[in-house]
Amino acid sequence: MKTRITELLGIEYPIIQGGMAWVAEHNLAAAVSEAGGLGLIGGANAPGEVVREEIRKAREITKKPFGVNVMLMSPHADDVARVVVEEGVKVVTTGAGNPEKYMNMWKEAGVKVIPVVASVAMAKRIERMGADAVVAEGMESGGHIGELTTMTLVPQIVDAVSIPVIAAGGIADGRGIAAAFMLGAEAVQMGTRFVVAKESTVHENYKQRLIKASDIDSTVTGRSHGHPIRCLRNQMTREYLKLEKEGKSFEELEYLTLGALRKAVQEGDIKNGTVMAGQIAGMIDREMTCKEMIEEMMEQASGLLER
Ligand code: TUI
Repeated sequence: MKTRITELLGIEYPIIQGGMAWVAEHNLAAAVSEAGGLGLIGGANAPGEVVREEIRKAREITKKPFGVNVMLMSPHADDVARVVVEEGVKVVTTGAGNPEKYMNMWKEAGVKVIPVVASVAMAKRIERMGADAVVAEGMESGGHIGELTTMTLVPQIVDAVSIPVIAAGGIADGRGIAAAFMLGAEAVQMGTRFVVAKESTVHENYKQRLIKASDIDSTVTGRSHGHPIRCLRNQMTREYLKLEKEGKSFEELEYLTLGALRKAVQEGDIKNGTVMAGQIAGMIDREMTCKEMIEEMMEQASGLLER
């Protein structure tokens, strides 16, 4: 399945791993790249030097290309943006904002830039800025989300831009990949499925919670203050949604979730922590290696697309 994305990135399969905060560290990114997809290290809120170390550790495990996701709301985004250039990273994805101020620096350094967007307007803007491709991310995704679904967003972005489109949100098997291709995408980005990869170092409690999740187990916090986050329902989301209904301020609510993602991912506190996951979690039922997942999904997708 050669597409403009597999050519652009020099990868075997049109599968990109999401740059998930706290989850997408060097072991997972290297495993996805080794399996023929594109692994990403998630910069999240980490300082530049931490990301630099992650890049170097990934290079010790794989010679294949991998990328870095720059989370634009991070206070360290400027540093991470510079570190990726200094370390010679070939691909950058961005999330949760407008990457305009880094575009010239990245383009001059020959970095391929693939912003994640949640609207047609933003897709058009980043194409004008010189982006190489775009990830169209639907609200089925885990973490920070937009308003539209993958089914509606992907074809509208495909029609609006000439650069290749990568579909994300709600994709976790070969059927999802085939469907995304039918909508005009030339690759997919998947997060939730890779959280339970054998090579993923997230806490076992987090993996098991995701494996046990049903179709209706995710909810969205933060809509009232414009920072919607999809995660699995627990004590934290119940408390958060209650306070949101009472009209509590962004600052008061932030206090509740300070460090909550790390608490869930590293300490396994899935009651009080933030268990970010997409709506497709209900379909994910076991841990597999990245290679097993990717090969199984590609076989299923190719079979469907040949039909
Ligand atoms: O970025 C994501 N997903 C994320 S980032 C994240 S870390 C975090 N943790 C706590 C609070 C906030 C963030 C967890 N999940 N996905 C990519 C994505 N980007 N989805 C939506 C967007 C987006 C939204 C608005 C992209 C551009 C945009 O533009 C706004 C503007 O500046 O016009």
